[in-house]
Amino acid sequence: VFVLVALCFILYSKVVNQVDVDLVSGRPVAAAFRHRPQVPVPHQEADIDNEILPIPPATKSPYDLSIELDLKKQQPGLGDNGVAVTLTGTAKARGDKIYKKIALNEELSEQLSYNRTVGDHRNPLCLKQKFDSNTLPSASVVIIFYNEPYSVLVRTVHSTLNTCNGGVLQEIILVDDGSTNPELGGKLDYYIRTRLPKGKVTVLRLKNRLGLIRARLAGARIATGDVLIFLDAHCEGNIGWCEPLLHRIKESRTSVLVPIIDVIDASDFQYSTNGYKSFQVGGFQWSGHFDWVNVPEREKQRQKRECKEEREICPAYSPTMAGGLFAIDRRYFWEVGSYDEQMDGWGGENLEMSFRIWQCGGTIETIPCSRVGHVFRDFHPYKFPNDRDTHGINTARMALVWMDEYINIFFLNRPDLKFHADIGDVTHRVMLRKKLRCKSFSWYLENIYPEKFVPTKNVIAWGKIKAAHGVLCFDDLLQNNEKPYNLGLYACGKSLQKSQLFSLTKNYVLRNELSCATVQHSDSPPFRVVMVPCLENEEYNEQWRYSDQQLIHTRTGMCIDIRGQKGMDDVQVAPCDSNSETQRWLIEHD
Ligand code: LR7
Ligand code: MN
Repeated sequence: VFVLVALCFILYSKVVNQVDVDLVSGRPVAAAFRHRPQVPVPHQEADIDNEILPIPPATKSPYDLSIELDLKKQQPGLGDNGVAVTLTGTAKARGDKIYKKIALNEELSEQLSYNRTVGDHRNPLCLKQKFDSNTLPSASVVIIFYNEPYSVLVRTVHSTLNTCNGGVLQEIILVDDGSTNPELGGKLDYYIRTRLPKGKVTVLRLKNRLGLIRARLAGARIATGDVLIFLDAHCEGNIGWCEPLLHRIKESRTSVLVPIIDVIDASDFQYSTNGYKSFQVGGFQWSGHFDWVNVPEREKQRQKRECKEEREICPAYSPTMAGGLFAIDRRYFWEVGSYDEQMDGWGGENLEMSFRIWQCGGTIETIPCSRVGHVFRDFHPYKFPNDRDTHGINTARMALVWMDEYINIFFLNRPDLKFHADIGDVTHRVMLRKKLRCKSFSWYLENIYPEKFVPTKNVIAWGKIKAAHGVLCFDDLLQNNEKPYNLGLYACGKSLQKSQLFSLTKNYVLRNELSCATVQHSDSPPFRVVMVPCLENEEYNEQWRYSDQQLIHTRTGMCIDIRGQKGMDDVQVAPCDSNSETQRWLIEHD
């Protein structure tokens, strides 16, 4: 305001020629000095009258100082092209320290330019696609944040301005979900006002922390673009990542799109990819967690039929999405039920939206020519509201509305949630499902995700596998299912529990959700039973028969026998002996 007033005053005084002003400060010069004889100064005095000099404000905002310091700290070119950066000396020590606290190297982030590039990792076929931004729908990019490191958030905004340009970007809406970090307040506002293109970036401040679901809803409510694009607050886009999303939505307005999500390392900020030919799509686990899976063979065939020689960059149907980075037609977002606004904190909204979109007639697609990097952190740098398991509670809400009878498998995996007091009422979401005439979960499994193993379907037997002569059951001993591990034995739980849930399928595969039983190759005993990640085509896994209570391994012809066992994770096969008590197994469920 002061600058404006001063400017008006200068102009006014020039016109009426009554008052002199100090050319540096813009202040009126006191009468006593006005007619003081001028002492010639070394610079070109004559020019000063005609030149319109920029008039700096009388006092700088303290934010200016802080922002200038931030910019001084940045090293031009550092981390460009998304290469890894290693700090040394005291900076490294500072980086390591803050990393331990927030799972992100904020020290390094502060040294990287806001405008660093991450390289072009697209499939070369993408370069042939040309989009006319005049005919594409416009985008509102909604970025929600709760106490994100300032420099990381600002870089996300710069990156969006730099890579989602070409006239399609209507606005960026930042939603502050009640952050308490002061840097994200006035300084961020000031930065946006003074350093970014006018009118492009808005900050919506929520008075209290509402959780990421309601924060996204708040952002979506004020958005005006044709398409909503949601981003986490720690993303950097590849060149031209917006246009392919907008183009696809123009073709198909009920398609909900995700870019390929690349990895930005939280400690060295390296941008890395799986190469441009391979990417994964979204799956889920019966415990209600999102996971990544390879594009199923069935889907690769569909892409080939649909896109022919361009199949590598063909939109890939994705059974679910990760949740943080996606594009959706703004009106369709509301039509199809936006979000369950009773979901708190973090988690669960991604599978809810995924199942809802598919069951209610939309599609979820990965668009290979759109790539965005996301900083993956080892742990959450924030607490959940009231220390509750909001992921679990939200997921239970999702399951009650969308999973029909399959909710039993979910509760089998999450018995803790079955009678949880905080789940609340979901009637309005059930009504939404009715109103939209959405299809069943079994339709979803059969048509959208037939590769997903259902422990109770197409099986000869399922449940716990119990040693007939004792109290021990097969158990995964909570092993990581991405790597092979030894099958274990453990005291049978009173009720069936996730670690003891096994199935013998109609394809004669002995398995749990992700791993299939094999026998270790060896010339002499022990012939250990090892669980390995199941092959996509179930028939290719090793086979087992169940007869007269014996579990017989087809390739070796041997039977699972408890006798040779030493230790919990040492289940073995031995030559079959129909009289042996230690080879009898019961497969049972309630
Ligand atoms: O209370 C909160 N309020 C918020 O505004 C908690 C978080 N947030 C913000 C936060 O600042 C961030 O910008 O919400 C965003 C997501 O939080 P993250 O980055 O801590 O979550 P995440 O990346 O670990 O989690 C993934 O799953 C979440 C489930 O609720 C959300 O859908 C995230 O958006 C999602 N992230 C992605 O999909 C990025 C790809 C990663 C994967 C897999
Ligand atoms: Mn994230």
